[in-house]
Amino acid sequence: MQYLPNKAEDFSKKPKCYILVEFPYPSGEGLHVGHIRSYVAFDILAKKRQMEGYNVLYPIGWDAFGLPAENYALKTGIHPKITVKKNIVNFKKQLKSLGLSFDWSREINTTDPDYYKWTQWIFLQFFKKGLAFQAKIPINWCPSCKIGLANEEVAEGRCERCGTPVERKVRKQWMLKITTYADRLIDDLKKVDYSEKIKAQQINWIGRSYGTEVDFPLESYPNKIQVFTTRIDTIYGVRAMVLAPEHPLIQKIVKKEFQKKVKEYIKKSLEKTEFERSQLEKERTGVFTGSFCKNPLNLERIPIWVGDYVIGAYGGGAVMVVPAHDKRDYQFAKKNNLEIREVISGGDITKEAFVAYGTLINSGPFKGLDSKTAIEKITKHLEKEKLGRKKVQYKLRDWVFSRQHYWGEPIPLIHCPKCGVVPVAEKDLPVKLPYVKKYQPTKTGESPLAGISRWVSTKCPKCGKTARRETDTMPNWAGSSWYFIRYCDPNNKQSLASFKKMKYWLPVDWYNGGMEHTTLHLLYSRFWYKFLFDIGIVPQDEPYLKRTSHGVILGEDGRKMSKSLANIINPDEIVRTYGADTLRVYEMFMGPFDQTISWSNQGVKGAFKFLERTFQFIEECFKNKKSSQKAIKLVHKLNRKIDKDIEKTKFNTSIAAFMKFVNFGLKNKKGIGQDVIKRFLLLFAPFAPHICEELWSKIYPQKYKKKGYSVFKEKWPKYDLKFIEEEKIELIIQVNAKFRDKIETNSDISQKEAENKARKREKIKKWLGNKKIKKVIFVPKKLINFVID
Ligand code: ANZ
Ligand code: ZN
Repeated sequence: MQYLPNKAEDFSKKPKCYILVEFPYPSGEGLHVGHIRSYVAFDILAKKRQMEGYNVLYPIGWDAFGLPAENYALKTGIHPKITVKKNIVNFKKQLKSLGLSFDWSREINTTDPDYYKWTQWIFLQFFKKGLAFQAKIPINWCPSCKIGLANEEVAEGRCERCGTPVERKVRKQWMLKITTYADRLIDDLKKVDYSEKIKAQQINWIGRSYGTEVDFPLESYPNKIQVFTTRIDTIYGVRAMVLAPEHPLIQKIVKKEFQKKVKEYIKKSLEKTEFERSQLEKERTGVFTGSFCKNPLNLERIPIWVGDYVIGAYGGGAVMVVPAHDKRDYQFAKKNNLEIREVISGGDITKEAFVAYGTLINSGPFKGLDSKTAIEKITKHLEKEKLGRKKVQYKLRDWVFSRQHYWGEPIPLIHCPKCGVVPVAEKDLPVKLPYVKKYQPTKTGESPLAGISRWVSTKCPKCGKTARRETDTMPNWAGSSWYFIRYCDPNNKQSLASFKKMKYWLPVDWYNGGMEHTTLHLLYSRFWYKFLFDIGIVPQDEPYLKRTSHGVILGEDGRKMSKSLANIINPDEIVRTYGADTLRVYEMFMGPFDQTISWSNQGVKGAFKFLERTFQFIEECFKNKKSSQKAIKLVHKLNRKIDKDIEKTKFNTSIAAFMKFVNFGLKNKKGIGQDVIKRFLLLFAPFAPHICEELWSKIYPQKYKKKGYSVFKEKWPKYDLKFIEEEKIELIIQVNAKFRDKIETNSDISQKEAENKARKREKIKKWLGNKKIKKVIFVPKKLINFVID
């Protein structure tokens, strides 16, 4: 049976529901069964919402910029545009075979100039507001891909794409000032319904800490060292100051006899990546500089060291070392024979660092205070003496937005020798990607675009003189940072989307995607949306009301699916052999939706058999006129379960409930009539649309005479509590076989539940006292008896 896709209707009077799934990268391998897990799950929700009377928007498109197409072009000389086009045709065919209700009239493609025109336009708005800027920064550099990588593209110190160890290289890059939004990106999580885990990921990535910045004056120079600490209450225990190898003061303060050692040490540590340096959990190394600074509170002399566990770009790039109360500092002190001085009581510092809050000792006028109060008082005191201040520190860095690649959106800027950096006029957007012959990045690390002098050479929009185009392109994250906005109005030529349509559809009601995207993609797209809100382009400041994620599907061997392991599952074959509904039902049944799970071909067969049995059961029963009371009760219970499970993304337990019902039905065919069958089919239709549509058409052939009719035009069934509510009984509670109390409960209460309930009763508590219970006798539906001495 042909399944009719759902078309979303702008401004319909029905309540709207915008359901979003992450759009795929159209790779040469075709659709992954992992994509299908998310798309089918939210198709079930979309179909349910449609039946509930919502105007549903469930769109799809292509996130088609990216390295694989470019690498393929490098190998074969085939232009990425051609590869992408071909792959999309395949993906589309595959998706269409699955009975998904995507609104294909809203299909978008990030590599379409009509789309990336607006990606470029958004970049220009950032530029005009001063939130896009160029900086010379040490970046993660992959010497093999010859490309700058964002931190998130580096996995364990290696390039995420090719596995080469990443180096550090100073390069001029375009940056987006996401740090301006750090506080709002945390605080506005209050407004949305994300799981605690996803919220924590956002919060931890931003890494906000509240603390104190203190100035330690140098002994023989006028400068001071600024340090950030979250534990100013421990300042009387400082035994050393450690500077990051990049710290600008080092050159100035190293004493002569220490210079050689320090120089060597710095050279070695700068060769390490930031990842390696932060991984030095066990070994905290360092060298003494020969210089001292002063503890601003008690004026003690503090030796200054250089150590590469201190991160140059965090806080002031310096750490006050408190061996007694910080684990890392404890090791550092042990290794370098520093005194371990206890200033917070409560632990045993001869054994290990005591890191918890406690009471201050050996702390001058602050002794006796608890840590929390001390933090406040010491900070106040430092502020008064102008020796320090309250400070909020973030781990989040600005976003490196330049890539030296071909297959991305050109950054729409022009470098003019006279006027500097000039934005391309909005009317001249899009800056289209020119055709190239060689896709290899240049030896200098510039993008392949730099080699096309005809394209690079242009006129300055301001003064008209010869100028150069920017040749960096945008990262893969760009197009996906705002795609959900474009679905509201995908063909708009005047703006990224009409405000009226955005106001109707946005925010997204429910967004689902991979676990790997709940940190950065989510953060980036929230950042873009907030910025667009601030400049009056979009109607709210949070894009997604709710976000969930699905688990990864591994190969049958429990390993990540990959060509080299030959464990990739081809969905086409399954659809061909068993039908799309089998694939849908199997993927929903395979395990809890948010968990990683291995594929099982046996499981696919099981799903197929279940569907066969379902078909048989319905065909045999739907002519029966009457249903038994038991069947009616069970189908209403099923109704309630499916209703609730779908809302909680518990698709696996939904399928289990359908299976249980079908088993019951096959054993009690006589008791199953049309009313029960119809309810069952309506509930099951979102899961197995093809089969249910066909069975529905057997029951109601006349309805299908009307064009455009489908089972999804029917209303989602409502369960009736009167069939579900449990039979209530009075359960007698006895102590030593004497009546002591009674409670009203469900008739199917278990012994354990009954025991718990009974023991909470005041009367029973009195009778039982502290006496030992020797035995509990439970007679279902009648009584529970506690036997005591
Ligand atoms: C002294 C101290 C005593 C600290 C103590 C902790 C415990 P978060 O929460 O991550 O912000 N720190 C400061 N700047 C650093 C840098 N550039 N590289 C490495 N470590 C740095 O951590 C703040 C704490 O991390 C600061 O508080 C500092 O150590 C260290 F008993 O200062 B603390
Ligand atoms: Zn100019």
